[in-house]
Amino acid sequence: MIQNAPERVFQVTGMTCDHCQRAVDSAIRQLHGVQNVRVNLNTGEAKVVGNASDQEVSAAVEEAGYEATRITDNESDNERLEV
Ligand SMILES: [Cu+2]
Repeated sequence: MIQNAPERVFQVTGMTCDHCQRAVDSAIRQLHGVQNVRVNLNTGEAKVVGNASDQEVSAAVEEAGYEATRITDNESDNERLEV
C-alpha cells in the first residue's frame, strides 16, 4: 500500500450495520485514485487514502444510499489514525 497519498476523513451518516459499512467501503473503493478505505461503523468515519476528490467520494457514498461529509484536513488526521 502506498502511504504518501493524501488521507481524508469523512463523516458518514446512515450506516446501521455491517452491511452498510461494506456498502460504503466498496462504493468509495471503486473510485479512480482511491488506494485504501477504512470505514468505522461505530464512529461513522470513513478514512480515504487516495486522490479522488471530496465530491467524488461524497457522490459515491450518496449513490450507495448514505451521506458523507469531509471532516478533516490531510495533516490534522495523524493523531486520529487508530480505528
Ligand atoms: Cu446496514
